[in-house]
Amino acid sequence: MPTKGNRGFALTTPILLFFNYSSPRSRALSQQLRFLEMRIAVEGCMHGDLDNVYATILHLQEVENVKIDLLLCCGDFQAVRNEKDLESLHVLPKYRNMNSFWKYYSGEKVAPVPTVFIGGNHEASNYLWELYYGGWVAPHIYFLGFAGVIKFGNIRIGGLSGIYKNYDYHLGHYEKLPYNHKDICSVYHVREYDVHKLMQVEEPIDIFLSHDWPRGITDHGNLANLLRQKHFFEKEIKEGTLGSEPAAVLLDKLRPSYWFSAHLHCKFAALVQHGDDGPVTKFLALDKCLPRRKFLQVYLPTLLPSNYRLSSTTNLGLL
Ligand SMILES: [Mn+2]
Repeated sequence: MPTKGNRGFALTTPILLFFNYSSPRSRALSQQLRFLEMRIAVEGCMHGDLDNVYATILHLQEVENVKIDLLLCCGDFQAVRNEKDLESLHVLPKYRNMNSFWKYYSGEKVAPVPTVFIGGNHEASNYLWELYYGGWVAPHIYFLGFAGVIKFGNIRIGGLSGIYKNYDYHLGHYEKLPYNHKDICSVYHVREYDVHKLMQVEEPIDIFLSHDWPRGITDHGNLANLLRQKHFFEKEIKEGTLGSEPAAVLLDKLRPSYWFSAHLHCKFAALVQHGDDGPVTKFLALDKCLPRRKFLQVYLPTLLPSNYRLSSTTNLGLL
């Protein structure tokens, strides 16, 4: 049954999630001795609304008597520290407001749960560019970088920031501050350089985040139901242009256990079987944080080591 969240937000039904490790059985057994339960919340687009997302998580913890250990956000985070940052945010003037990230940056508030996010197409791009390889944007809030992999406890989380536009894909990161209007639009476009780095990853990835959906993912879920909600996707789906082409290539290469996306502002689930007898990727896209929208999914319990902390980043050069 759906659970009513704080302020009328609709939470989707918690489901069970267990990670499948392909490591040798002996290693798995020794790991299990150190494992504890872990609960992961996944959110679609943040749009700077940290206050409401965290309030929803705190409410959920209270009514369900659980503790959420990690929040993943799939982009459009809007880590706006001050009014100057708004000049690098690609949104219509009427949407240019500070929202609530600045409170967590300034120390007025502290994120109640460790938060990991990727970038989307509405970001304080000047700030994210400072953390190209990933880094803490505020206490307990970690940006995964333009392309990155981190280890949170025993879970390897990869991510690709931005959205795909074929006309900028083969360019470098040429944008320089202060961004002109064209720079503001292109700075968040996915570049081949970053995808190429992720394509070199050989160790298993448990969770991967991309802002736009991997192209073709709609073939692996309930398409009719999706089109009932978003009939205007039909043309792009038929033409094979909906979503990110490089994300689809990465999905095929990395074959993570879970892949989470956002951007299209609806919930959509899919199962991708890799090869005839290969692993399965569970895909889930979520909405943005608005009342009665499916923007949050909680997975529990997950087996993880007891010392789970966002201990270190693994820059791609060190993988
Ligand atoms: Mn978006």
